[in-house]
Amino acid sequence: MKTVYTCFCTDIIHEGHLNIIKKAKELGDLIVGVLVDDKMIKYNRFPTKTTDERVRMIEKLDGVSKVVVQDEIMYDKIIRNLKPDYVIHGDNWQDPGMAVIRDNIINNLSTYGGKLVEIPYTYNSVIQKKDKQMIEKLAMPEFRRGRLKRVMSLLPIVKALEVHSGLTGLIAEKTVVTNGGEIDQFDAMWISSLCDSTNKGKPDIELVDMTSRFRTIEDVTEVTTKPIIFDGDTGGLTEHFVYTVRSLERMGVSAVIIEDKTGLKKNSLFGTEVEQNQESIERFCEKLTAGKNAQLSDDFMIIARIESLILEKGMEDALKRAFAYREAGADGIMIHSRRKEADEIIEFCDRFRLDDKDTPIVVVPTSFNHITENELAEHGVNICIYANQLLRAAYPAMENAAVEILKNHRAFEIDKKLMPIKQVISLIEEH
Ligand code: SPV
Ligand code: MG
Repeated sequence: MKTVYTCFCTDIIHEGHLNIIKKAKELGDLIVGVLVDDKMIKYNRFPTKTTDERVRMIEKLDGVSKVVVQDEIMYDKIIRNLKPDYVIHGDNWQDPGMAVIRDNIINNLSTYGGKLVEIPYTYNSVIQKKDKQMIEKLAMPEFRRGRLKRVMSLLPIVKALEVHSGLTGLIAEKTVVTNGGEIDQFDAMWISSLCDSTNKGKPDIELVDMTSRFRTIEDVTEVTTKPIIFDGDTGGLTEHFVYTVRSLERMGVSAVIIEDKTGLKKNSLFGTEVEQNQESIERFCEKLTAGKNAQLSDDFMIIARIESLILEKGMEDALKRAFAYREAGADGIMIHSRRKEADEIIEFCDRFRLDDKDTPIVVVPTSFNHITENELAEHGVNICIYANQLLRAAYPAMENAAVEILKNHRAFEIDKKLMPIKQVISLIEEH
């Protein structure tokens, strides 16, 4: 009896999967692989069922003789172990990253004469509807909110990308790269006060009010499913912060980060070039505790951001605050620096981790941008936020388009640098 292998990366079984099973049975004994949770996040979207639940779901299907867990997106290990005569797969290779997977399967099978069998991918209106329902479910506040914690438990480091609109949200949601045979995408989104304000033509001084900031969150949540970390600036008055916490929870935001400044807050990257004051430890702890007491869901996180290094108050002050904020109930610590080298961030992380192995650490490597995600993870960092790169990429491109039109008295010269209008109008899927 020949053996046939296929990998299912799905939460639901539909006609398409049953079709694969039917075709596979004609070829031999079918072994189905279930792609493990942490790889599902990279390959496709967040699974609504755990690996174990998905294994049990597939074990119940007629025509499946064995279910195994596939713990890599690429097929090297699984093909080496199972040596199937055939791998069967739908012909949906045009999806991002799929061409690399196809090459990988063919290369592995060719080492012993195995064959890839491709069958027409089934995508009818019923399947399309189920697919959309899954995405809708993932976007719902109660499902989205807890996802940051879940992603943190699955990945060595979570990568969050700055978003300030529906369009940038779509970029964070959908950008997938295949790099060195690996597939990768962002795990979360950061709604930056700097970029949200700048996008509205306003300075980053808590001038854009919460109602307007919430509007940005809604623009993003309407078109995405990934978890959201919200930049809450100073959190404002404690009496106001407790309301903000509830609103954010209701919107499905996973975490708010508030910084220990008081009075007129300026952007941290100004450092000591402008007047900025740090809040007392006691008062900031009170704000954190009030926020935690106001929180109703279990999965929302309040992360305390320490500005001691930004304001040149020293490492000892930063560490003292970190432990005090943790005791006050903070679910995580963000440590910020505007040095070009990551040395003070690394020192902080290493020293904090001597005492505390668990409390999540968040960093924003805007100025110390040489350090890689892996290096940060080795020093105990859990979340790495790319806080402003999309806005900084867009502004010079837009300004250049304006300059070129003015200089040439027509749009011909700039046109080759622009996205074709046909692509713009098909960029957004209609539902
Ligand atoms: C933001 O993105 O608004 C931040 C990070 O708070 S920073 O600009 O580096 O202060
Ligand atoms: Mg900010």
